[in-house]
Amino acid sequence: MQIDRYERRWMVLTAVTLAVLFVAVMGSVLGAGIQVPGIDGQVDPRALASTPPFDRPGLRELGPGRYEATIVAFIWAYSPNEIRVPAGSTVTFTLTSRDVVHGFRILDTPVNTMVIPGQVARVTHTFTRPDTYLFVCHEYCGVNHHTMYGRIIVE
Ligand SMILES: [Cu+2]
Repeated sequence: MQIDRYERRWMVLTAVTLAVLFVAVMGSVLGAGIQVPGIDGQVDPRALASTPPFDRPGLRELGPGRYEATIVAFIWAYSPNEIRVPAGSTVTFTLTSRDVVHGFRILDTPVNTMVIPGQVARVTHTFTRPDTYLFVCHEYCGVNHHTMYGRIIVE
């Protein structure tokens, strides 16, 4: 089969571009610790009040310096919307939505996930320095979307 010289160059350029992008994605996943959250379970959004752990949203200590924060998102707030942990804590956030698609992004951290009704999202982050971290909804969810936020106080 005869391949035109210019066509061959474009094929090589395309293959090199794909290889560079693959290396960049793997570098961000393995090197920078960026997690792509998947479905971490299914839940009935109408039965959250009787479904553990969403029947008792809040912070639970799992062990020394390890916490689980169960958060329910709904229009236009999070429950709870304030979490306090000591510096150095590793917090696993377990989230779901009661109504529509929301987001969960903790500013100044790589934590960023969608919060979808019927699905459980789980992301983990270690807070090394004391500060107040804002978390916000980044999926437009209605007229008061801009008021949907909370804070993590790392003491
Ligand atoms: Cu929202």
